[in-house]
This record gives sequence, C-alpha cells and structure tokens, in this order.
Amino acid sequence: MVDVISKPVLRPLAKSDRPRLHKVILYNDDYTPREFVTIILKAVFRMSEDQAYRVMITAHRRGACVVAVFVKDVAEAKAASATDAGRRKGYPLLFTTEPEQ
Ligand code: TYC
Repeated sequence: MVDVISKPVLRPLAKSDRPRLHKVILYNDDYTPREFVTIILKAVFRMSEDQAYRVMITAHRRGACVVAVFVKDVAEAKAASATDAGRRKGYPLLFTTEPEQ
C-alpha cells in the first residue's frame, strides 16, 4: 500500500473574506480617576503601564482615543467589561465599539 501524504494548501484569506475589525473607543469624562482608567486598560486590554498611560492621557486630552481593534465579538465583550468595571465603582467611564473603515 502506498501512503500518499499531501501537503495542505494554505493560502491567506482574500481581504474581502476576512472578518471586519471593530475599534474599541475610550471616551474622556470629568469624574473617573486617571489611575483607574489605566488599571482597566491594563487588565482588560492587556496593556503595559506605559501603553495604558498613553491611551488614557490621549483620551483625557483629545476627548476620545482608539484603544485597539478586534473581531466584533471580542471588541464588544471587552468594551462592555471595561465599561461595567467603571459602573461598579460608580464612574461614568465609557468604552464603545465601531466597525473599522
Ligand atoms: N479626565 C479624567 C480626570 O481628569 C481622567 C480620564 C481620562 C477619564 C481618560 C476618562 O477616558 C478617560 N480624572
């Protein structure tokens, strides 16, 4: 018996077949402490202290900042979890999502 092992053909998906990515956006407010925003960015979005501080301070200065992009479900789950963490402390911290492009 002859064993034929064929090599799998792996081709990158065409751009049109890739899932659309969704941005997570962080909004500034006047009440949430800077330190708390940084803690949430590190915990939910796995950022370093430095990355989290830069994103927090950008939202603070400009009004909003793109945190990261993910497939839809992941973006929505992270935005909800980060917003809920603020809500549990009584802060109006807000993360939303929107499709890229
Ligand atoms: N503006 C807030 C303060 O001065 C800090 C803050 C930064 C809140 C970024 C939200 O997305 C935010 N305490």
